[in-house]
Amino acid sequence: MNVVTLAGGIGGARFLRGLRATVDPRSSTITVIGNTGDDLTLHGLRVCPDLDTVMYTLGGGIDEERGWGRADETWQVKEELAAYGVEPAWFGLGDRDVATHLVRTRMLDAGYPLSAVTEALCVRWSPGVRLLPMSDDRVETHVLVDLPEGRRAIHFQEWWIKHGARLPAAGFVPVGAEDATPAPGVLAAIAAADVILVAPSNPVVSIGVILAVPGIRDAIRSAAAPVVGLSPIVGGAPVRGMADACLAAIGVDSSAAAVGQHYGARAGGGGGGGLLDGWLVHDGDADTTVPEVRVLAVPLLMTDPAAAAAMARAALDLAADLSR
Ligand code: FO1
Repeated sequence: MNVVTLAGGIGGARFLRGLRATVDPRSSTITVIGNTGDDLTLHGLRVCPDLDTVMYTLGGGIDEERGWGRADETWQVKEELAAYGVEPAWFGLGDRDVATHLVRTRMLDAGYPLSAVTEALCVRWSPGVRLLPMSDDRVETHVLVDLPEGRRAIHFQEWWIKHGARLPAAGFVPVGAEDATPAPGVLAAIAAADVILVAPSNPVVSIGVILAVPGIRDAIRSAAAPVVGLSPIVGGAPVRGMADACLAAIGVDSSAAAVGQHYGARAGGGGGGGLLDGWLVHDGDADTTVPEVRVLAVPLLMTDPAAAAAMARAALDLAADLSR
């Protein structure tokens, strides 16, 4: 069984760990289409937070408590940069993590595309999935905010980390998306998929940015495989992160129903451009309905890897049901 999953950072990575535990690697493959809109260049180094979060989480190198960056991390480089008064000082640049950025940057500088770099980094981490960036082209999500000096676009990471997503966002712009093309293997994986899953990642700045790459949304809509999403919103709030701040900025309520409707139904043709055939919501949101989408209520709190595996199992079972 070929499973393709759209995923962002922490929530997506934890879900993927459960998915990997659920499928039989002898007869199944998992291809992850990862968000690269969070990427930034920092002190001359190219940082790919969501790709690294998936790679570290599935490779056993993640710091479980933070959900990002390396376990057993130290911060000497960050402290030394701060001692020089070098900006930005707000980004958590770990010493072990710097090695990943150094390898990535030298390969990019040598002319390798991000997909080849990611594949090379995964040789060390053996994540047990094929991790594809959504595109080899540069796409960087910027957030429109109103500052005293007027409306400005700041990098997503500055908004997310420096400002803690507390600056009201007037909108999100995946800069470069319109000129980007899907990375090698992305469209082929979608076309060959037996199941397509939308991980419980941030619907706006993770899933939404992946879908902003021309060709990906249409490929999913015309795929033979059933498309099943998992709600990142449980009981009206995101399980972690600030998806609610992102959803508010685009006028979508923080509810499983609203996010399901935001993704839309693939059925019913129409200009809706919807993706979903099935939508998993948390037990407590069992009254959720999404027109023309099969909704299933299951426990969606990834309290531990076993819970994530159960969620993945439920998503695959719903997909099998939808295929009948
Ligand atoms: N998230 C934070 O909240 N603070 C940080 O200092 C931080 C540093 C960081 C470094 C490397 C990396 O791969 C991820 C990092 N993240 C940090 C998470 C990052 O902001 C992700 O983009 C978000 O978690 C959204 O997926």
